[in-house]
Amino acid sequence: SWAPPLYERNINEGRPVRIVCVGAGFSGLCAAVHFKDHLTNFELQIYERGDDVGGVWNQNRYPGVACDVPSHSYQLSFCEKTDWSAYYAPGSEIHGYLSTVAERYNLRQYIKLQHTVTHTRWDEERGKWFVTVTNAAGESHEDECDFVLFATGLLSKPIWPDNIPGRASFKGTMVHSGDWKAAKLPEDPAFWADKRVGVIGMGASGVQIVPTLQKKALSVTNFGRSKLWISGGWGSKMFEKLHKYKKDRGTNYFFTDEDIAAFKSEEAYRKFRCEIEEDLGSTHELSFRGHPLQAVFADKFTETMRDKLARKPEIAAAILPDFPVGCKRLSPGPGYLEALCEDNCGLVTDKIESFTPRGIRTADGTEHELDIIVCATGFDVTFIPAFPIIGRGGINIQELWAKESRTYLGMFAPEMPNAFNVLTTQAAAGSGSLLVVLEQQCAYITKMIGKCQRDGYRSFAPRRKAVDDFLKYTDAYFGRTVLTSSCRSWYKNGETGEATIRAIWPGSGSHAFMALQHPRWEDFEWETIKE
Ligand code: N01
Repeated sequence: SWAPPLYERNINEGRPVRIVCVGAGFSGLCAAVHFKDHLTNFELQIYERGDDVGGVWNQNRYPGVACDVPSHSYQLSFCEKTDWSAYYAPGSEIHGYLSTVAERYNLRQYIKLQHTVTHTRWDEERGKWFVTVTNAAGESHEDECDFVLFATGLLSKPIWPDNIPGRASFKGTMVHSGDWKAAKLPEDPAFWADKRVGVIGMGASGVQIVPTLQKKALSVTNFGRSKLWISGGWGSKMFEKLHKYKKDRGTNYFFTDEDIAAFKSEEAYRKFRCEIEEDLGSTHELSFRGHPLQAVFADKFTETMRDKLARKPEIAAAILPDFPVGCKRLSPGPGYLEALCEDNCGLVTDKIESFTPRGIRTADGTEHELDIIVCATGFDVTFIPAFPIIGRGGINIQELWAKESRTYLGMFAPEMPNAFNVLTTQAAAGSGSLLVVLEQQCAYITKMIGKCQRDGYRSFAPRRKAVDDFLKYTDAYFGRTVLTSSCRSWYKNGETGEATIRAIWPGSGSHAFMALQHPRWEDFEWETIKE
């Protein structure tokens, strides 16, 4: 067959490269679109352990799973959907959206589903990564590539409450919120109808699960060991806007047919999206210590929470925080406080002493008899994938990052040449949609690969000083914010007080957008290809 001679190639076309990406969630799909649009002469292979694209949105099927970022902001800028059914879209709709992205950009050609990466290793001699993969039949092979992307998810490794003894003794059904699908539990409410359910945890997941179960279950007991701010109903234009939308029995806010029709007009859609983004960003200043808005928000949230809990004031007394608004992730919590006030629902704040064959025993000696226990106890944010990543000099990232992840801009580590983290550590912005950061990361990574292709570089890695400076900046930044005040949160990997924060980007979404616009080539060490 005819092929153009070498000199007829596009002058800007670089050397051929092979890229392997681990994960086909938002990050893997977004990166693939960027590569398709901006690189030539590349091969891409994406390995996904799940049975479909979508990452956590494929995996997370717990009752009430939804996004707590407004749907028009929680999507990729190059693939806009206007007919979202709800202000906070249900998980299944987001999963459907990600399938559409895969179809529209013809990405399935790159993806192997039910292929689990079990080992990755950098070969210094050859300047290549070797990725070991196992398929559903248990067969393994090794894939050799120039670049590897870890798009393994920000919150995808469930943490069980292992500090509570007796888990194995429970005779009913026990599931982690993130494992509902993996545990093959039915999504139909008939499954929990007339059952006694315990939900451990009151983070974003617990707050979505409780009101959904409460409607059909015989009883729902929420076990909470902390306090939390629920923002729903007041705080910014965004929450005021919620009242415009039809409410479905207190759990979500659905758009009317007229709203959806209006969003079909480019102008109305843009206006709405801009308002949301402005609103998400506007809460950023709240995160600074001593900001006058802190007291305003705390007063108003207190008033709203007390109002919603008027039927059970003892719950308000138990959960109203003694830490500043924004210390841990704020939850809009539609329907949560209302559900707690229903007769078949309640909050238990006594310490859990143990699991028993029949349920949960708390410190006051009560045995709470339960048929189902949902552990909405969060995720491991050490950002170490479940498989070894062996970098330069045989260093295993599992050991290197055991205490904390050390990166440059959340994407690069000195010991890991030609490797990228996408939307894992130091990526999500505390205010703004994390997908804005994701897109910017994917653009940055595409530029790095393009430069290697065109300019004759075999590998690159960030300078140690660049990493040190970024971490110094990160620590100084968070020290000025309320995120390092007294509460416990996953931002601090489950610790309290002034613990180090490595889980999120040090700044707002807009800050990340600006900071990641142009790669700083001088912050990397480049190694040329040896002739
Ligand atoms: O997890 P969490 P999550 N005994 O870590 C409690 C994203 N997300 O899955 O606060 C008793 O926030 C723990 O108590 P404490 C979103 O970014 C997004 O709810 O540590 N309790 C806490 O109450 C979110 O922020 C969406 O004292 C125990 C809860 O369990 C992030 O995921 C939807 C315990 C864990 O809360 C994490 O949310 C859902 C123990 N041993 C999630 N261990 C979207 O809408 C933990 N707890 C996009």
